[in-house]
Amino acid sequence: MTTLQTSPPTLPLHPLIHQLAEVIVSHWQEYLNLSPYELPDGLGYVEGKLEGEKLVIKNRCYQSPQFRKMHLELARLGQGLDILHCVMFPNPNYSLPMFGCDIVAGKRGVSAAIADLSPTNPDFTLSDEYNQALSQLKTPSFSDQRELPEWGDIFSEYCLFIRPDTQEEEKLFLQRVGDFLKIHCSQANKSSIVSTQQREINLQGQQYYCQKQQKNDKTRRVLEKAFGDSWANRYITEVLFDIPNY
Ligand code: 18B
Repeated sequence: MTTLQTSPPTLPLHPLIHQLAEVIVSHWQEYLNLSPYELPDGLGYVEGKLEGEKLVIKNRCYQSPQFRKMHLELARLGQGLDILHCVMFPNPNYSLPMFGCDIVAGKRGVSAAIADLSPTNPDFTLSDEYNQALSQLKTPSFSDQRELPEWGDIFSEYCLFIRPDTQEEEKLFLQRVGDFLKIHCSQANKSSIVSTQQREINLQGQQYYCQKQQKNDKTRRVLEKAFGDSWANRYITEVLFDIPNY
């Protein structure tokens, strides 16, 4: 196995991935009070190559008072598979859902574009404030809606999981994620610190979310092929979906 940590080049990825990364970071910068978040052991930039194609991973990570960790990851496998991964982990002192999104683009275009604000409370509902704001958005219709996997019970009724068919649909997807982020950041800025009892409930909700995301075999397989089973497992459990226990 080779894992190198050198200075990151700009990855030439599918345009929708660059566009979404820009939407995400610009919302974070506009609405939140960001400071850097250090990933374990310099895992900011990683290259791996075990069987066949090289996997290059580039991470950006921040935190803010309301968010324990905001992680944006761009990855390229060989010449054929580009990935954007993003999760905003709330500070458990605030009762907030998890924002998550994933784009997977292959040689024939984007096969999966997913975005959600996922509940973290025991009855899997978003708060009235979120429901009200989200239900007021114009709901675009996409021609190819994909079915969520079995572990996908963590996602809300607003979850988008599509294969965008046209550039117009890609644009609608970007807009919708921008809408989610605007709602999320403004709700977060309005939210107040909860009791220690509620904090525990929030933590359990995040733990459940991460346990389910860790069951995504498609993510695991890509990482195992490039880095081996134990590295992949560590990356999934410590970087992508680390379960906070503080
Ligand atoms: N994910 N994705 O992030 N995944 O990380 N992803 C795939 O067309 C990676 C998240 C999600 O149908 C696929 O089928 C890798 C977050 C769902 O069984 C591949 C990384 C969310 C599916 C990858 C990564 C999320 C999915 C198959 C680390 C949501 C469908 C693509 C860089 C908030 C699963 C396809 C299914 C699919 C790979 C969701 C290859 C390596 C945050 C629901």
